[in-house]
Amino acid sequence: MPDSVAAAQAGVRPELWRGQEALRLTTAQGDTALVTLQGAQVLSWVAGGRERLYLSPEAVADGQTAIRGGIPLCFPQFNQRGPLPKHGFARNLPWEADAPEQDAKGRTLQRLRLADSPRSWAWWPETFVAELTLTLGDGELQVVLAVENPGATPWEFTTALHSYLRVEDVASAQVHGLDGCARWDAVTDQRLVQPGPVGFAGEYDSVFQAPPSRHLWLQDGIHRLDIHQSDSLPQAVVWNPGAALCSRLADLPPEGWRQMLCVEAAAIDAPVCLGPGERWTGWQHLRVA
Ligand code: TA6
Repeated sequence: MPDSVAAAQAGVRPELWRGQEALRLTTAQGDTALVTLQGAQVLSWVAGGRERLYLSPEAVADGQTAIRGGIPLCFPQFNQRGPLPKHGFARNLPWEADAPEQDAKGRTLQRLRLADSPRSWAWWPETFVAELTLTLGDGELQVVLAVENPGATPWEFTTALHSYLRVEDVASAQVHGLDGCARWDAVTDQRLVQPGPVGFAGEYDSVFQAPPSRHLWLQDGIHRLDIHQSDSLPQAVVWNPGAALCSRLADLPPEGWRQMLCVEAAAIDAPVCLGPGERWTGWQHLRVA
């Protein structure tokens, strides 16, 4: 394809995902990402002609129920570690999209924003602005979360970029880079140290201290995905429901667990405290090796 034609297709255009407002990001070489306004949730990332994220075919698309798959954002609470609904409410609310941009490297960039409103006050009284910036380049996707406190009193949050990575077969997938890292096994409630790569044979749900390099990689057969995360996200969560839990999750097909593996960048163990006027950022970067 001539460069001029390819470049003309790069950018962002609106699209509907099962009736829900979404944006399709495209690079000059034809990689794409799809993000819904609900939750600023990336639902698809196609790099090199291959889908890299898992989206459940049974995901609910009603504009407010958490969408099963892609990259949900857990904010301002991770899981049930607090009084809010599980994983907070940012994934349930509609976000606003800014005009798309290109960065200095020619990558496609899209910002989405969520500010406190009567809907968020129903769960959480705080004044906040959350901004999610997606940067799509050839073979890479970066997700940056920025959180600001424009109010007059300090507050705390926990968060995760809860990425559902697509795998051919989770039984033969491995997550590398966590050797020697402290691990809390949420299934058995044990504190352990990880020996070697992480493999999967049944339900798996663990919170790791991320390694100092903040670099993990997923090996899925011959496919490798490099995963970096910011120092401000000091935990990595690895989750696969396995067959039994999967069969109890109405929005996953019975065999869905085989094709998904969540590798999440998170700030969980020590909540982030933001004083008036303060801003925090955290990111996860995915790159096809
Ligand atoms: O991050 C892992 C986890 O907290 C698991 O414990 C599991 O519950 C998962 O998230 C999915 O949560 P959800 O609310 O989206 O069903």
